[in-house]
Amino acid sequence: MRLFLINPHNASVTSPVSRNIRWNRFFIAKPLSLMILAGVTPSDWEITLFDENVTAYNDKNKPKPDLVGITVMTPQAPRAYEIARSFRENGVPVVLGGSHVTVQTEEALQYADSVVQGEADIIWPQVLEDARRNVLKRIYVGDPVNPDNIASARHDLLPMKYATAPIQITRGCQLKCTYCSVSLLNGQNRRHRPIGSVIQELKTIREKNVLIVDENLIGVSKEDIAYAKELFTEMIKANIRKTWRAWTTINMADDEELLALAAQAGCSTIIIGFETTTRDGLIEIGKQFNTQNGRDIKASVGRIQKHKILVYGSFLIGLDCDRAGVGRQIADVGNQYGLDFIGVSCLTPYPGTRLWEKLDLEKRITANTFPKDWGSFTLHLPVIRCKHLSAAEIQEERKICNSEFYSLNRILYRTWLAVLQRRNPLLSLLSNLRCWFKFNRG
Ligand code: B12
Repeated sequence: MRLFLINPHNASVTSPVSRNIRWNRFFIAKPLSLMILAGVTPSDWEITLFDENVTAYNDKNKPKPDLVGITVMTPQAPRAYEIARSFRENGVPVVLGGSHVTVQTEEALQYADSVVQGEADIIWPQVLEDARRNVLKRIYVGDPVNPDNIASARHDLLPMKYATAPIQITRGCQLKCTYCSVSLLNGQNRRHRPIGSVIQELKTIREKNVLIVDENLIGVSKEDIAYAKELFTEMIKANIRKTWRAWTTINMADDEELLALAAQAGCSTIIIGFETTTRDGLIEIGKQFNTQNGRDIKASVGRIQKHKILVYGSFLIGLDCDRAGVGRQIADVGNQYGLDFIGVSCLTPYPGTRLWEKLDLEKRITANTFPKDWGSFTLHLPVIRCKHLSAAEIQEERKICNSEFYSLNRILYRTWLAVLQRRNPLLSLLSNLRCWFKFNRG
């Protein structure tokens, strides 16, 4: 039996043109979901993993598999449905899964034979068996998987055309940020994989750079932090020799031992969602966690950087409390905190989130011809009516923020600081240039 697993591209995220540029490998990420599905696929299935961000896909190079599985984040939906339609026209059954179709199941079923909701690690072999027997159900519900059963990904299936390899170590997130889809898919109960299986999987990764995709690698509870310390200790013992990046929360700064272990285990960069510069903003999006107990963010960032770890801050524009000048404010705050680099996105309501419910009720979602408009839910385009800023003004504020933060002077200043503090100056410079390039590319 032949299985064809596809990661659809979205032209406004990764332009097909970029496939041909030399640096594409630094702008794309491996589709971990499909690598995990491949990991639990019985060995009598022949798997082709197809990433549209790497290889152009057209009718000529389209094989004729027995089953097609497509992963769907919201902005991938229009393309995913298009691909699904073309295979089904040729009589090939199509199964869809991922964060978008878990919530928009009825929509997705118009384009596919089956939809898998939630985590598919356990249910996938059952789906394959049903496909083999030609008795696919319309909907499969994948409950949150017991952490002992979270599958290891097949890292051998994709070509070496990526700068970074992904791995997932924990699932679920306790925070209740209004805009985030993660708890819909993975729940609020954090689950940790057995450390032995993580180390084993890390050893199968060929790339030197690793992206740990967990929503929050270190978590917020005592048990989470204890797990993270044990994980880093085992990574050091196993001499993994990888450089890794991960999403965490600012409380990582509160534990010197944790920071020292992370750095020794290969942590080069952490990504923190600061989201907004104001208290009102944090309340609006349910992320007061960032300033809990009167936290001094600049000092916290500094403590992390002392361990030679770079800090990337992500921010949103388009909150109800955002007004003209917010772009410059974010750039200033980013500089004040001493962040090594930042990213500024448009506040975007993904279906099923609390943000979606609120804005939908208030009829403020302006890109609303679905499924076509899902393609605009990329975080780079305004898709809502913001209280005090027009769509054009939101983009202007993002532009101001980026040009302030990534001015040549500022990039050179940050690189010089990184040299003085002996914190990866080359990585700092390259990362700043990468962000600058991404921003200027649009
Ligand atoms: C890594 C990551 C990326 C990477 C790469 C994604 C990739 N292709 O693998 C990059 C940086 C490129 C990226 C980009 C984007 N991302 Co992103 N990303 C993530 C992140 C951090 C991890 C995703 C991951 O690998 N998870 C691990 C895998 C195993 O989980 P999974 O994908 O959910 O897969 C499981 C199930 O969903 C299901 N499943 C998934 N696909 C399929 C397919 C089939 C056939 C079946 C049966 C089952 C199935 O089974 C899997 C195993 O249980 C998540 C947040 C998080 N921590 O989960 C956000 C997340 C997935 N991203 C999100 C968003 C919004 C985006 C962007 C739109 C915006 C952005 N710039 O970040 C772009 C869109 C990219 C595009 N192609 O259009 C949202 C998705 C919301 C939504 N409704 O779709 C998330 C949930 C973040 C959030 N906080 O809300 N992302």
